[in-house]
Amino acid sequence: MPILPAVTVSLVPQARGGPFVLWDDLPTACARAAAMGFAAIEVFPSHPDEIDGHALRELLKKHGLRLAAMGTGAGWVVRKLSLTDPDPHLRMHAWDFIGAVIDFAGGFGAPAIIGSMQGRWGGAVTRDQALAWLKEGLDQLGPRAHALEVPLLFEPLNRYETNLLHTVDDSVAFLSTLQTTNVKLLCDLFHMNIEEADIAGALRRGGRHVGHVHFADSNRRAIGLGHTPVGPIVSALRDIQYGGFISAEILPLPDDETAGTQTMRAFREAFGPPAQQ
Ligand code: LER
Ligand code: MN
Repeated sequence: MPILPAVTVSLVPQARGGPFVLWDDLPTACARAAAMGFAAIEVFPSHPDEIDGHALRELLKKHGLRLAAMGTGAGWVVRKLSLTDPDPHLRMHAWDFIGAVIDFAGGFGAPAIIGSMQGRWGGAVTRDQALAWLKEGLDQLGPRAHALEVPLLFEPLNRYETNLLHTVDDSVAFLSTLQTTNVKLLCDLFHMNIEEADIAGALRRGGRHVGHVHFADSNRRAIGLGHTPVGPIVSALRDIQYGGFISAEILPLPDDETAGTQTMRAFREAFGPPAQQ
């Protein structure tokens, strides 16, 4: 698969202020994503049941777009569900929520993302216990994604959002403890700017485990509007033969149109024109 540009669309009112370029309305979001030159959208729903799958399929077809991935963040933001909750019933609800996203996105050939639903350790829950629950959840959900022939994406987050796994190296080591081999890493350049000593080096070490990229500058604005050097990152992605989406999960600043068009300018400079589908 070539490297293709995607843009985020949030359907979650409670996530307002978060790192999403387009908001609220899939018909408008698809039209704008296509007009800006993106090849795909990455959608963050409150729950996949809120999306009419048939209508989405028609919209994607009409605009020549693909679904890059679907986020599960609303499971945490809206419902406070995580894979490491000490309450077994709530962990089960977290599995169900993520499972519904896997099933919906999988029907479009797209993976689900586990970011903030990984949760954190603390209080009565030790780090080892939380990682054991995370492992149990991923080993349950990875095969469910595999049955739909898509990976499951695990996203290491920065220290202000989780205390479990922050770096590519630690996450790769953790993946090696799983029974499933169907979990890939989502490497978010914003989190990596905070946690990695060398973003390009981490991507190289991540190698075949890198399954998706969030394309964001140091300040979580569009690439080119912060201070992350892009050249070494592009070389690293080429060297590991990354094929997949590079998705703008960024703040809509100074406005959504500028964030989107600047992302596409940076994408073309880095990777050339998006390959024809
Ligand atoms: C999700 O992809 C992410 O990066 C987190 O920071 C939640 O916003
Ligand atoms: Mn991200």
